[in-house]
Order: sequence, then C-alpha cells, then structure tokens
Amino acid sequence: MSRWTAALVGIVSVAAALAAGHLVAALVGPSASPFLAVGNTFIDLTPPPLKDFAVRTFGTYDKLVLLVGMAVVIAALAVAAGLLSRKSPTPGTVLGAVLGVIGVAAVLYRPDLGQLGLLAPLAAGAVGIGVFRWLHSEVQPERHVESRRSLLIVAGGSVVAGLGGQLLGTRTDVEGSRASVGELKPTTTAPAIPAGADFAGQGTPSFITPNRDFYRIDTALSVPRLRAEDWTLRVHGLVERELTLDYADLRGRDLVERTITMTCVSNEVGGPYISTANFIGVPLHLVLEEAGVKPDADQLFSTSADGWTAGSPVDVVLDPDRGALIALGMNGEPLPVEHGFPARLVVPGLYGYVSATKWVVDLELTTFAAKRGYWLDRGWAQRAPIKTMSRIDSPKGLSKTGGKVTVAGVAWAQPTGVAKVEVRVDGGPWQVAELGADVGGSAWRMWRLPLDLKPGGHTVECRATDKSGFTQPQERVAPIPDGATGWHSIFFTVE
Ligand SMILES: Nc1nc2c(c(=O)[nH]1)N[C@H]1C(S)=C(S)[C@@H](COP(=O)(O)O)O[C@H]1N2
Ligand SMILES: [Mo]
Repeated sequence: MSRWTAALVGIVSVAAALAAGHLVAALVGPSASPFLAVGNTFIDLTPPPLKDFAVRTFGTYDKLVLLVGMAVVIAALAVAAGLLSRKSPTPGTVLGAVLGVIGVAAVLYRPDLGQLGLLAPLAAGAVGIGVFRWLHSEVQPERHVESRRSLLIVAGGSVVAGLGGQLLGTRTDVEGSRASVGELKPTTTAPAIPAGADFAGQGTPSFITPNRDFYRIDTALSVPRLRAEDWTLRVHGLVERELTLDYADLRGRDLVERTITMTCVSNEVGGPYISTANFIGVPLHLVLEEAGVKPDADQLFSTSADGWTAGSPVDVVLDPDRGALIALGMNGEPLPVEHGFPARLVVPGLYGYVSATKWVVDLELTTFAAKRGYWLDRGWAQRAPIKTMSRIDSPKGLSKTGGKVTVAGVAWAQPTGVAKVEVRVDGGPWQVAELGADVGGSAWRMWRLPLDLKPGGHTVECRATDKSGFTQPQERVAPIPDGATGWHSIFFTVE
C-alpha cells in the first residue's frame, strides 16, 4: 500500500467510526456521541490552570478551539495508524480498540448518560475496526478501481451516517417548543429602565443586554435540548414534601419580572463576563417554602439536565428580599436555549457557578458538608458572593483621544447596590463620578466623568463603593478561588 493510501484508510476508518457513534448516539442520547462525550469529559478533567489559560486566551471560543484541537489529534492518530499498518492491519486494529475504550470510558464518566449510552462508543469501535480491516483487505495496489471505490463507499457512508445522526440527534424541536410557549406575561413587571440609567452615548453598554449579546459561560459542548412539554423540576432532600413541578404548573403561577445583573467569577478585572436582563420567573423562595425546607439544610444543590451542579446557601435563596428566581423568560421571551431553556436559576448577588444553573431539572435541599458542586473540586470556593467592582468602558485602553474626554463605565455590588464611583488620573486625587439612575441593588450602575487633560499619556483608574460603605480594594487578586479584586486601570493618549 502506498503511504497516501495507508493514511487515507486510517482517516476514512476513523470517520466511519465517529459517524457510526454519532448515529447510534442520536437514538440513545445525543451526548453519547463519542466525539462529544470525549470532549465533555476532557472539559471536566482539564486541570484548572489549563482551563484558566484556555478561558483567558480563547474566551468563549474555548469550546470551538477544543473541538478543532480534538479533530486534529484524532486525524493525526488515524494517519499514524494507517501508516503503521501498511504491512498488517494489527496496529490500526489496536489503536481502534484503544479509541473505543476511551469512548466507553468517556460515556461512563458522563453524569447524564445511562448504560444505554455505551452503545454509541461500542458501535463506533466495532464499525471503526471492521471498516479498517475490510479496507485493508480490499485496498490493494493492483486493484486500483476497486480500491478507490471501497474508499469512496466508506467515505460516503460516513457522511450520510454522520449527517443522519446530526439530524436525528437534534430532532427534538426545541425552537418549536420555545415558540409554542408564547408570551410569558408577568403579574409584576420590572419597573421601566429610567432614561439616564446608562451612558451608552459615552461608551457604556446599554442598561439591558440584548439576549444575543448576553455573555455565555457553560461546560456544555452541545447545548441540552429540552422541550418545555417534557421538562420537570424535582424538589427533594431535606424537605417536608417532595415536589415535582412541570412547565405548565410554573408558568401558571404569578410570574414576576426582575432586572438582574449576572456575573461570572472568572471575570478578570475589566473583563466582559457580566450582563443584565429582565428575567421573568417564579420566586424561588415560594417553591422552596411549598416543599418545606427542614432546618438542617444549609445548601440548595441544583443539577442541570447535562449533570452540571451548583450549591447555593439556603438562607440566600429563601430570602424574599434577595429575589432569586426560577427563571423561564429573559427580556420578554422564553429563555434562549443556550441560556437555559426551559428553566434556570438566577440569584442576585451570587456568582453564576454557585447559583445560576441552566437547564435545571433537580433541586436538592442538603448540606454543604454532604455535597460539592461542579467547580468546587476544581479549585473554586464553596461560597462566592459577587464582589464590589467597577470597570472603565471608555476610552479604550491604548486609544488616542482629544483633551476633553468623558471617562465612562459600569460598577456593580449586588445585592447592596453602588453608592459611589471615583476616578483618578495619573495617581492624582480621587474625583467623584456622576452615577446613572439607580435601578436597584441587583443591577449594575453606570457612571461617567468628564475630564480635560493635557496632551500626552494618561492612566485612569476607578473604584466603587457600595451602599454598605465598603470600597473596592486596590489589591489585585486573581479570579480563582472566589472572584478577582483590584482597580481597573487603563492607559491612553491625549493628542
Ligand atoms: N447547566 C449549566 N449551568 C450553568 C453553567 C454550566 O456550565 N452548566 N455555568 C454557570 C456559570 S459559571 C455562569 S457564570 C452562568 C452563566 O450564565 P449565562 O451563560 O446565561 O450567561 O451560568 C451558570 N450555569
Ligand atoms: Mo461563571
């Protein structure tokens, strides 16, 4: 066999294996697709420093980078297996078996898959090895036409099986379900955002973040696809009465709308992982009171359809003034699929990883001693209230401006609220910035300060003080384990 042909046999066999796995997964659980299962397990097992590096370097493109990286590694292995098997099919067979075992291990590791899910990597392994050995006997230098035909048949079959699996696996009509939910009408609407709440003209974000611009952070390589009609939420553990609620039940209750700013703990000083929406949902404390929380429960442990978990303090989620929601809607529409359709938790004042479970299906009342949420064994803290913070949005770092320039940005201190933002130029005295209208402690607050600066380079810093009188500290601390601190600072040039 020529090197080219040998490499091609390897590639085509692996493609057939992955496609077969994808097709079978469509029937037994789409996330059992070996490629996705290995990717998701890789995400779960990635050591925290590597994960932090990936998030820092690739931001929310980290998943795309992972998928492309995996494709490259698998293709390289396939080529190597092909080349090593020019004399005998044994090396390729062994590699096929090893890849199959990795797929089985990955599916076993997935918390959201039953044993039926194993059929997908098993099918992949069997098809991969079978096809490889068949091609090996079929493809021979003296049989040019037949060889080419065999390769084409397998390649074509893989494309058909892969696409078929993709179509079948995404056949759950989530968008149809979202559309049929229709308008979610809150009984209590959020107060209108007053004029002057944002300084978008001076470069801050708009007060409400449009859904398409809302930051997105999750571990899901393929977004869980749940239909509202099929969804249920179980409330159990240390409760007087176990509850199972469905979508019709929840949406039939008095829905409230609240303006809430969500924040990610991995946000660096000055970072983008913060957004604000009008969330519509059922007050979480009402559902928990209905279940009757026993006094020894100190943790609300929430689980998503894809097995991700978060633990929130019971006193926080039971506090009616805090305003935690089982959210069904966001900015006037049902939750977008990537933001948790049909339902998610939103808890003002807690970072997302300890509260904001998307695609939530299970609420267990338990203790912090008994259960640990997803991120805890990856170095992050058990309790993570959002830290008082401020960010400069304009001018941009390293930009050039005129001498008359308005510095503007956002500050947040959920659930207390921002009382003051100060700005200083080149280490000079602190100057108090003008604040945007106050939309309540659960939401961010915009600020601006006009300056008149001499030509040359300038450094501007900001710091926020919350309504308890606490001022954001200068000390720079990394996001891990419980959120970054430090003053955001930018350098720019006045021409
Ligand atoms: N199911 C699930 N829910 C999740 C996560 C996740 O990985 N899986 N990530 C959490 C984190 S870390 C944050 S910051 C918020 C982000 O919510 P968003 O993507 O809607 O902005 O969701 C939280 N809920
Ligand atoms: Mo997060």
